[in-house]
Amino acid sequence: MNEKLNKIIEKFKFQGTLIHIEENNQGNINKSYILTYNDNNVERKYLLQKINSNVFTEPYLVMKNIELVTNHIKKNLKKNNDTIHKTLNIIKTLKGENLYTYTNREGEKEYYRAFDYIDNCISYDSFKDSENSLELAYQAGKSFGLFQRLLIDFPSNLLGETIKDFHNTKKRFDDLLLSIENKVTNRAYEFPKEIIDLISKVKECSVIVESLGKTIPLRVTHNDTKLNNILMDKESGVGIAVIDLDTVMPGSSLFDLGDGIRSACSNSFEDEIDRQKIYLNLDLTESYLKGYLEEMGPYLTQEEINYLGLSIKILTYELALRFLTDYLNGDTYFKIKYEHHNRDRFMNQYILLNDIETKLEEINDFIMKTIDCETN
Ligand code: GN1
Ligand code: MG
Repeated sequence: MNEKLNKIIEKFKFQGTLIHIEENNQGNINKSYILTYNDNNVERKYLLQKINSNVFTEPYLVMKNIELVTNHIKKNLKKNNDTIHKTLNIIKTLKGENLYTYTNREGEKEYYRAFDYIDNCISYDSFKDSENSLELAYQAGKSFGLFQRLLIDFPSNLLGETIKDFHNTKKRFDDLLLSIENKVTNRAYEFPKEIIDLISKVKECSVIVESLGKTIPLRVTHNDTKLNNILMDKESGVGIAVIDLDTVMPGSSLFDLGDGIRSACSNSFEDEIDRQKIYLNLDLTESYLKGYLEEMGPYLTQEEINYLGLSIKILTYELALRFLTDYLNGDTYFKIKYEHHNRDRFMNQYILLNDIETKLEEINDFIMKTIDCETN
């Protein structure tokens, strides 16, 4: 493997002498390595990634989107004299390209790309054990809010769709029905009650996708606002950069807000199985919303504001559908660490979903209060 990896590494414009390679297993989709170089006694770090081309079938389109979006963010950060926040910086290949294509022994193409590694930062899978979790949740909301704000003047029609129907909740539901029908595994029998409940919720949970581009504006959105896609300063906790830009596409601000709170404000990791521990933490949710609204509040339309609370439920519902569908299909999409990993992830999101439903009224009240304060 190392011989192959070295061959790939040689194709990029990295500076200095390679001294260390470390695999990073945090993401559920791509494969990542952190490379450390010694450049005239200065340490330089890079992130090398193999794009999962089963998931991202057009890797060149992914990189084109990332190039356009990061250039725009850099320009706006400069315009705002912002020296704190950062974005990904692509390291090109020796040929000046955004990707290196490697053909493996089986004749299949593998796609590699590289970025500067953003150092002195930490990313969290959960805030549940953090002392300053409220401040961190505020920073998380602010980070994704700022990300949307920095792209508000970017024409979304310049971006290609890297995964079609990614947040089409109705389509995700239809995919679940297909997986039940197809019976690749016999696993659907494990969840009769849960499946009936998911069916009963589909109408309400399809409202964002049905209104998108009509009453809900299309914007440039991140679409994968999982907590660990924010890099936070190790010492100050300030959100420095939003990473994992593969799914940046035209979408709804509500996808990012809902998915962000689902991920950052749950009291558990995504695969926690102890039911007692799985619930939405309202204090974290309020802090997150406060940070997000400070950045994006003035730009949201009334229709978007009305759906903010519901978006948390919808995005949790959608991920529950996706984990269950993958489990029924025999685990072909998400990387799993053990046999029933997707089952546990599904149950986790399902329990979270039911808890969120009981808290929506309170969340909506908080949103209205916060928006009123901002506009008065
Ligand atoms: C995947 O790659 P990662 O771990 O940031 C997935 C998200 C899911 C998430 C759930 C391209 O994100 O949509 O919400 O897992 N990304 C893709 O853990 O499918
Ligand atoms: Mg990802």
